[in-house]
Amino acid sequence: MIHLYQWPPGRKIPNLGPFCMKLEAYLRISGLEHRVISTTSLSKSPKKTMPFAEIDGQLISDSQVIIEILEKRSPRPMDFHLNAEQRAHAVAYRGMLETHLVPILVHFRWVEEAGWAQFGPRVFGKVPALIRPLISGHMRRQVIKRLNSLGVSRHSVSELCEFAQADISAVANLLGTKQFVFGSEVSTLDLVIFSVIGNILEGDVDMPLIDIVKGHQNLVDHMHRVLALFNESHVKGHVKSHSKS
Ligand SMILES: N[C@@H](CCC(=O)N[C@@H](CS)C(=O)NCC(=O)O)C(=O)O
Repeated sequence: MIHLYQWPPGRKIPNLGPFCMKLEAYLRISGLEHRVISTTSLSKSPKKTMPFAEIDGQLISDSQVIIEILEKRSPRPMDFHLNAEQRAHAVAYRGMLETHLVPILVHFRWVEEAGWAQFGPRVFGKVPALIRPLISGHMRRQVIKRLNSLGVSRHSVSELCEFAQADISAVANLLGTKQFVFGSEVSTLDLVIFSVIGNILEGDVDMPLIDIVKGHQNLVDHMHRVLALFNESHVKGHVKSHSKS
């Protein structure tokens, strides 16, 4: 049995953490029996990041590390059908989305005042009112510091939108008119795209990235297609969940 530890679920999308959403989608769509534990505590996570999982009694952090372990031990991995060139594209596009576009998304949620006014209450709404400003303020300062040191938050909003536009158009062009990014079968790169595009479109924070994504109807359709797959997999009954903070 696999135990998946992740942030509590989102309202319109499975999770407001793109890495959590990717991993949960992988477990469900692969049909792997697992239990979801909703938590906000990183104390058990070996790398102090979310998500993390317990597999055969071993705690492992990082969505990609976990997916690769599960792909290796599966008789029919999700990326089984990819050739070497497609695998190379998957590595490059995942890097672009997770290490370039996600920090821009995080900037619009945590750094921009308008985004924070919507995102802060969504994420910290359940923290007792007395300590809420203390906790949320501390975490926000940490995120701002990290995004400044990466250089992301030193760009203007219009520069960030240009960077995002380039990334999003690249993914839209790769997808084209196909059902999934490499044809008619889902791959792990589809789950990366789903988790990032889904968090932009339905993450409950107004931001300029939404209109950029909406300019590519194929990406919007792809998001709904993978979400349907995610929800159908739930019906198969592989998933049980309970909360823990
Ligand atoms: N490469 C990691 C990234 C995970 C990640 O950045 N998670 C964020 C939340 S979505 C996190 O845990 N942040 C904790 C922190 O910044 O202290 C993965 O794929 O799991």
